[in-house]
Amino acid sequence: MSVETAAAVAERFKELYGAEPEGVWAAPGRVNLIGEHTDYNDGFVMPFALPHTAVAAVSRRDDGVLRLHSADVEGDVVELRVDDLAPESDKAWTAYPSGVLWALREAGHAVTGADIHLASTVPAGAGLSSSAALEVVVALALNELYELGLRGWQLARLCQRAENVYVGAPVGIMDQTASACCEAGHALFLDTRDLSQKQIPFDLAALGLRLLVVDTQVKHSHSEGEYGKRRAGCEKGAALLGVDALRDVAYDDLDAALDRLGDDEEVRRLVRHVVTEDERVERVVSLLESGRTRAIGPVLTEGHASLRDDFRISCPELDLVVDTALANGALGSRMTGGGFGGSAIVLAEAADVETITKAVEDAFAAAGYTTPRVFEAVPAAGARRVS
Ligand code: GAF
Repeated sequence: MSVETAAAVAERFKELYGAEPEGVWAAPGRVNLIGEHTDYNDGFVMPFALPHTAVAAVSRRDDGVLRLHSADVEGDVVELRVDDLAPESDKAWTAYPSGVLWALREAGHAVTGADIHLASTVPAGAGLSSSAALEVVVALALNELYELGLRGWQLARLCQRAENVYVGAPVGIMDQTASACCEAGHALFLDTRDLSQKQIPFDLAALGLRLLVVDTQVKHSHSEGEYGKRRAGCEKGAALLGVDALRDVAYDDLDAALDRLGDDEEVRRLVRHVVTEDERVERVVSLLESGRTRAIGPVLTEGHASLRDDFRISCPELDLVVDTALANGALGSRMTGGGFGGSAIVLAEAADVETITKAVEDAFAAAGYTTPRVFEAVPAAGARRVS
């Protein structure tokens, strides 16, 4: 994020609230390389941060008032009382920043109010964690201003609680941790059971490779029921198998576990996806660590087949991106994020990027779909103070 952007957000804060902000912070959206719908099963994920960020200019208040404004939403400053914040009372964008303040206070932190102006370049509804970026940037700002001393993973947990309880979306912990903890030039190998992390160098350009994000422009929403249904199905599978979470089903024991699930075909499919997806994350980590980056392509594509056929959360537009990219020389491709729309990723040789992009755009035009938004993703920095 540029210095000019930080200055512009601070300037707008001053216009709105009549004083300079105490600081300006940024938190990125993320793209997930591999490890989908594993985070609420205590499994493995591997996201990296995008250069697109939510930026917040923030000052403390000591009078119990929270004032919120966004450059991305029509409307005036919204004024709330921190004592009145209550779960699921707000269905607007303000639920994300308010939820963070609520979660901090619920956890016993003496946060007495704030003036906040937000501006984000993370595309909304594209499966790139625009909500997590909003939550994390506010959490980081309040953590610093109120000197709470919380670490990145602790802020991620509080933001997840805000989203689960205050917003009412049953999401896992991946997106908030990615936004809070990713590092430039790396993908984050995260164990969502204990939040242990390993930064894996991921410099595709040095290898003549590119990772494209294709935003299908089909909007998704996690508060809608399908995400929750998948999560409930996974929890049912774990209960039937007598484990705490599907993470505890070893890949080598998958066939035996599926046999034990009998004829509950839906739960069998969900379990098979989660257990094989955890194994795919571990395979991608080991390929990257042994310098075999091109070989991750087919693993990504396997992941897509599993999300499409077993987890059943793809859609025609995402499948069209994957099929077209592969038919035009991509090394691998998969949908990324929660599913039912949003974005796909494509791993390709740099020399093939133009052909693949044009082929995907042409295929969308031929199918009568909205033109997709295609951009190259390079692992960027996690949440930070910018001024
Ligand atoms: C969404 C959720 F917010 C994440 O927690 C994760 O479950 C993801 O979907 C699927 O991997 O982004």
